[in-house]
Amino acid sequence: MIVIYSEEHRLQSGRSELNDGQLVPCYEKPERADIVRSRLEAVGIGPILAPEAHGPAPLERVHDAGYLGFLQTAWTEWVAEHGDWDALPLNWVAPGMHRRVVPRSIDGRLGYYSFDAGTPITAGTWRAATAAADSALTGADRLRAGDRSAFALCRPPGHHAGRAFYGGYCFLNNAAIAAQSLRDNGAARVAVLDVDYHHGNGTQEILWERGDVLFVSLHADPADEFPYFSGHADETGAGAGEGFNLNLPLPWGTDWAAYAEALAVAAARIRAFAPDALVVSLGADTYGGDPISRFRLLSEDFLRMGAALAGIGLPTLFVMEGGYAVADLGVNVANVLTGFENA
Ligand code: SP5
Ligand code: ZN
Repeated sequence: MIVIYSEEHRLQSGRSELNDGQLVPCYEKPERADIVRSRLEAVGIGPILAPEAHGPAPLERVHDAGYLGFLQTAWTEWVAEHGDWDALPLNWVAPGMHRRVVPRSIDGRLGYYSFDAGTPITAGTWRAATAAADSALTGADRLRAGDRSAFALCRPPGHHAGRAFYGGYCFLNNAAIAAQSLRDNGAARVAVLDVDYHHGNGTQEILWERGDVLFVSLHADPADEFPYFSGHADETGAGAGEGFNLNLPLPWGTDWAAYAEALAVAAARIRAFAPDALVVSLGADTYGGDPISRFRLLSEDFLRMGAALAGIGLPTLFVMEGGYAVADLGVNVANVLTGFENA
C-alpha cells in the first residue's frame, strides 16, 4: 500500500491548547507522524512517497473562500497584533448575537472561524495543512490509477474542520477534500467512514446536503464527549442528503466486541450505498491507552478493524486523523493497514 507523507507536517507544532482549565502542551504534535512513519518502515508498508501539489482548486471545492483567505493570513495578522506566540481564539458567537458582519479584528475572526481553544494557529499552520490536504489528494489519485488502497499520513488532521471553521486540531478537511476529488474525477458515489474516537463534525457539516457522498461515523456519544454539539444518532442529513448521514454514537468504555457490532452496521450501510470508493478517516484514539479518550480498543483490535474494513470490498483511501497515545500510535495505525492488506 502506497503511503503519502510530507515532512511539512513539522511546521504545525503548537505550544499549547486549553484543556481542563489549563494551557497544556498540544496533544497533536509532530512526534505522532514520526512514530507512524517509522513503524510503517519497520513493518514494510510502503513505498512512502511525497505528495504532489494540487493547488487551491480542490480546497475551494470544499471550503469557503473567505475562510481559506483567513487561514492563509491569520498568523501574520496575529503576530502584528500580539507578537510571536500561538494564536488561540477567546470569543465565540452565542444565540442572539450576530455573525452577519465578519469582524475586522484578528481576534474576532479567530472566533468567527473556529469552535474551540484547542487548535493553535502557528507560523507554519497553513503550509502544514495544505501539505496534508495534498497528501489526501495524492492518495485519491492513487485510487483513480487503480490501487486497491492508499494511506495518506496527514498531519494536521482534518475531520473536525468544516466548510468555514477550524477546531479539534483540524484546519482543512483532508477526507472531504479527497472524497470531492474522487467525485470530480469520475466516481459517481463515495463513502466516508470515520472511525476516529471523536465525531467528524466537520465532515458531516460539509456533506450534510449531499446524497452522492455518504458519511458514516462511529464515535463517543457527544452527550459526553467532544465535540458535544454534533454526532447524535438523529442527525441524518438534509435535502438531497437526507438519509445519507449515519451516526453511530457509542458509550465511554466501548471495547472491541461492542465496536465491532457498530462497525458491521456501518459496513452494511456502505455496501447498500454501493459507492465507487471508500475514504476512511482513520483515528486511533479509540485505543484504551489514549490520554484524552475513553474507549478500550487493544492494539490487536486494530488488526481486526483493518480486516473488517477490507471486508467492505472497496478501493480504500485511509486518511490519518487522531490518536494521542504516541508510543503505541505507530503499532495501532500499522495494524489497521496490515489487517486490511492481509484480509
Ligand atoms: C482529530 C482529533 O482527534 N481531534 C480531537 C480534538 C479533541 N480536543 C478536545 C480534547 C479534550 C480532552 N479533555 C480530556 C482530557 C483528559 N483529562
Ligand atoms: Zn479524535
